[in-house]
Amino acid sequence: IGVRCEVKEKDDEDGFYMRRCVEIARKAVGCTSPNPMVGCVLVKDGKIVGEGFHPKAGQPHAEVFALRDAGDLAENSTVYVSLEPCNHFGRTPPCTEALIKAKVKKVVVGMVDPNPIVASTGVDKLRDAGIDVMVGVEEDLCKKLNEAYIHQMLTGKPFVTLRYSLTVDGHFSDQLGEEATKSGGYYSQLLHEYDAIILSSTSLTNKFSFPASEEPGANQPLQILIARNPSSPVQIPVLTTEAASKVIIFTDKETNVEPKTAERGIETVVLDRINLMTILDYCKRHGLCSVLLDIRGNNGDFEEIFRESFEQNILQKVVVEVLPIWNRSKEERLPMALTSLGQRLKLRNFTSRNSSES
Ligand code: AOF
Ligand code: ZN
Repeated sequence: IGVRCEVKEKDDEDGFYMRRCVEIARKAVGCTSPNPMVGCVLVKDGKIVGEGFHPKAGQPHAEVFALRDAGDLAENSTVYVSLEPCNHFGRTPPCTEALIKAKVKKVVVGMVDPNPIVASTGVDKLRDAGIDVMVGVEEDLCKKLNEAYIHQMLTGKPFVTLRYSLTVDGHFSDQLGEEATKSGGYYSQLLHEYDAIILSSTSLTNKFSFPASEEPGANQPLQILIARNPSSPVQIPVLTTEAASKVIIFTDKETNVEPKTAERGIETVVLDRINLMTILDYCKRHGLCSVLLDIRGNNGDFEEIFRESFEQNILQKVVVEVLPIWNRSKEERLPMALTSLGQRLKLRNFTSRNSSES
């Protein structure tokens, strides 16, 4: 870490340091699940004297790294932390105790921890120890940082994002934009960020290979492949890339998967009827908090997946890539399930960005 940044607007000091917490927390994007990303900054006499972030579940929390970084300078400092300090013994001891022991003066918290075993007890504990605590600085930013963690803490279900591509004239496409899959591209970033990706075997017809994030030191998602085709065998590509080392296949009794996946060490689940709920339940049981439902092209398979994801209220987010292509074939029009449900859906927090932005 080692950055000692001092440039800031005088009247937005708290916001400035909290944004720095979020910035350093994001160094661990894709690595902390099922834990949240957390960043912590210690400030004394207008200078940052310590910084830390939570790198991975099982490793020390952000506050512990920041306290270690500050050493003796932690005493009487103001602590900025993007998530309420924990107050329980989990895989690691409570951060509240470490902060009290270090004799910090004030703690500024981005958001309260939705984890029911923390939920404001961290704030209460610090206040009881005589430490001044302020809550809710850059709260929206802190919540955005951990949208998947918050969702799964509050609902017990994985955070599901649907992704697909459209041509400018509104047809469905199996393509991704040229920049999307490169390092820094939105698709490469999504793969790095999400714990799992769901793909359908129908994508296997177009020289399919398992997608991999190109981010430096990327954390590749578990690849969940829906293999469904009663009329001809589903061919699984050779697992060569690192990305493909984590694969699970969901199939049904009517489908013949080739070559035999069990012999190749790939976990295969055979269901009576493939459905998203069962797959998401698997994700939940395996601690996968964020799932990318990646739809490539419009074919029979996805008609059903679309319908289920909308009707069962499974989706938290939709990412649509608009490709600079006009007049695709009529076969690729939007699935009926999507057009017929459209009128009932209202999306919140719409944002758009140019493909050249990261
Ligand atoms: C913090 N700072 O950096 C993080 C916190 O099993 P453990 O010990 O890692 O505890 C995990 C829980 O601690 C997690 O569910 C969340 O409530 C909180 N995470 N808290 O004070 C951190 N990562
Ligand atoms: Zn903690």
